[in-house]
Amino acid sequence: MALQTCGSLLCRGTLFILFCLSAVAEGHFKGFRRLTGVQDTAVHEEQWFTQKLDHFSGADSREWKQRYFVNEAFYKPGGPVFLMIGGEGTANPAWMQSGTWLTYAEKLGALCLMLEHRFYGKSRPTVDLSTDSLRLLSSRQALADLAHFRTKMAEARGLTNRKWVAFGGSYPGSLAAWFRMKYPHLVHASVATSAPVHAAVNFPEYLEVVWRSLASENAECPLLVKKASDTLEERLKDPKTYDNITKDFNLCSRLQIQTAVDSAYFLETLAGNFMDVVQYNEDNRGFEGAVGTNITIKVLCGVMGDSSLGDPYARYAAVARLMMDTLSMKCLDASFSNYLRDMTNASWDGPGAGGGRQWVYQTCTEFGFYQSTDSPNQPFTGFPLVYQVKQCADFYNVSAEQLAEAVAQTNEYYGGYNIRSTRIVFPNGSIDPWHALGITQDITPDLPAVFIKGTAHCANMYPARSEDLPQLTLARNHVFLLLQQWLKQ
Ligand SMILES: *[C@@H]1O[C@H](CO)[C@@H](O)[C@H](O)[C@H]1NC(C)=O
Ligand SMILES: *[C@@H]1O[C@H](CO)[C@@H](O)[C@H](O)[C@H]1NC(C)=O
Ligand SMILES: *[C@@H]1O[C@H](CO)[C@@H](O)[C@H](O)[C@H]1NC(C)=O
Ligand SMILES: *[C@@H]1O[C@H](CO)[C@@H](O)[C@H](O)[C@H]1NC(C)=O
Ligand SMILES: CC(=O)N[C@H]1CO[C@H](CO)[C@@H](O)[C@@H]1O
Repeated sequence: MALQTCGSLLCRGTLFILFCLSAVAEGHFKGFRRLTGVQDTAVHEEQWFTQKLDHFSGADSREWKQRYFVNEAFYKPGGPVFLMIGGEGTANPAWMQSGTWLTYAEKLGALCLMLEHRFYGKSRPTVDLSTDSLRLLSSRQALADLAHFRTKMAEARGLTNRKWVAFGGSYPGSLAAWFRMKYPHLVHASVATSAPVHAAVNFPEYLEVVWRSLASENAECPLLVKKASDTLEERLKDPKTYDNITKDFNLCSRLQIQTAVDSAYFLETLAGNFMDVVQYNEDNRGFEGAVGTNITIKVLCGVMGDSSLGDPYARYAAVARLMMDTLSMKCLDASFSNYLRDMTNASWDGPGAGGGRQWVYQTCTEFGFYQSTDSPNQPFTGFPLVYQVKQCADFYNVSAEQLAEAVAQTNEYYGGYNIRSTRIVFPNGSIDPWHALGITQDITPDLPAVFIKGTAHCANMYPARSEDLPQLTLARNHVFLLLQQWLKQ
């Protein structure tokens, strides 16, 4: 992985990407070896579906090619069809060979499909990612893509009367729930894992959960993080400290703080180390090529508690260097102007095209989800909501008023927490900060929540391992029993 680009975009995963099933980087799955006992020997070649460009204009007949994958190894005639929904990153074919959904498919004789989300990976409806082109990127267009794909594939393969089940984790988890809600005649049931169904401009609860998740390892840990982050913010006020900070955090170029945005970006980048680790703590993501999965909450809190490294500030810097070493980064690019340059590059070859530019556009025009430091009950400092909202104007010319209106409209359209449907299960993990916007209590017996104590984002979707918590194993089994029961209805 080229490290400079990693520093500016890929490594800042949590800040705009909440993915569960995206390729971490192009090429990671080359040489991928299957980890579970899938008998299928077929390689899951990419295939292409002719899709409508704009589903909401009957006068617009333009088309483009959307990428999808098929695994027929488990299909038994008359069985159901499982559709894995792609999200805000390149769809990773590793999921066609491994993952909990395939163990369900094997037991239930299901045909498995995965559709890449428009504007991500190789599914490119437009020539570029200009703000004009991005108008065609929305969850509503994505759901209409799924509906059209479901209809045409069913016709072509004689699957119209089969029961279709949608799967997704994180943003695609929300899509899985909404697909069932908006197209009940096309989708029989959905598994909506770690799904933030409620849109919110400000999402300060995210960092509150980070506090609690760090505290669950060691009560002192978040306090030490807070101390470090307060010290750092204080030092940023004195330019005489910049040489030391540059060295301590191994920055690619000398720290420059000219505006509040520069400081906010730097502080947010460093907090991102903790946010990423908490969000994915001990998830079995290694199978899809994720690196650094051995850096856990325990490891970070171990460094923060190690007084031999110096004061909490020095330990915070040690965490940053540990993350860089683990991700093989030469240095940390903490410059907002570079980030702005990358995020406004509208080329498919640009540094934001891996998903950053597209996903932040979706947050600015649909969801918000800004993980601000506006709550007092969290360990970080210095990146308030106003800083994040301003990026919508900087990157896409979307104003704060437009953002607020768009988020309200999203909740009006999908209903937020107020879901009226049947046969949707909502697994969530107590460590995962995203559960704060998810369904964590049964709505009805037919809209159950599956709460998994001690697990992180999308844990139940990853392949099982011997070290999994017993409650994680139970959760996977619980979802299976629900599917088995719902497929009989
Ligand atoms: C920079 O670090 C050195 C060595 O730790 C220390 O002696 C010096 O006072 C620091 N400079 C500033 C401006 O804080
Ligand atoms: C994580 O794994 C890498 C590669 O296997 C290893 O070099 C590193 O020391 C490990 N880090 C920790 C904290 O266990
Ligand atoms: C966008 O990024 C690509 C690839 O890095 C680069 O070649 C191109 O010059 C950039 N475009 C602009 C307008 O900066
Ligand atoms: C930004 O948006 C405003 C109002 O929506 C519009 O008048 C203006 O022309 C836009 N600017 C650019 C550069 O697109
Ligand atoms: C159904 C259920 O138990 N949901 C839980 C999900 O997570 C939140 C936060 O940890 C719990 O409060 C809920 O009880």
